[in-house]
Amino acid sequence: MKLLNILHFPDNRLRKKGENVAIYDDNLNTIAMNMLHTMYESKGIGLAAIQVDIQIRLIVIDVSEGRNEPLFLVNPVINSKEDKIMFEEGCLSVPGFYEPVERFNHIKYTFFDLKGIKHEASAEGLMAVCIQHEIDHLDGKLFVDHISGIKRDRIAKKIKKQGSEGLVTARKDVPYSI
Ligand code: GNR
Ligand code: NI
Repeated sequence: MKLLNILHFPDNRLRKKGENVAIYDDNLNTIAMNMLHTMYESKGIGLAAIQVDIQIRLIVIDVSEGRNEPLFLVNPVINSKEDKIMFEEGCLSVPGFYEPVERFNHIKYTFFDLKGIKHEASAEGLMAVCIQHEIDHLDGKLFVDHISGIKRDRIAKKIKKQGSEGLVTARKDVPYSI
């Protein structure tokens, strides 16, 4: 498995949109496994292909305590959303910054699995917020687009100053191989 490079805001490549997946092959599976590995190493609860510079509509998520319930969403679509909430969000592409964002607490959505089988599902709470956050990525959107421009610019400046460009937010205490 490969550890993939996570792009950091304000990298323009995070503004690209993902294309719908049309072919469910080994290549798709390999990308998904590498993304899952990268997400676990980075201690994230979700990762969108756009964040690793792959322009397809693929998301990996694991909001479970045991970090052992991965979910792969291909071409996900939200069909209904209810109950607005404010949720304090972070993002592997905006390392070190957390801001409240308005989201929906209940959603219904459809997606395809890695075999190309269509599913209908519903989600609430953290899982629902995470899916909304990840689908935003597939449309070139980041959680900082939901906050004030002044705050967003300040965050961009700080991340650039950190010189974090090109680095993965992976934990430093565990060795890994590429
Ligand atoms: O790891 C993540 N945590 C998180 C917390 C609150 C709301 C959304 C998220 S998603 C984020 C991982 C990430 O950046 N996915 O794109
Ligand atoms: Ni994110």
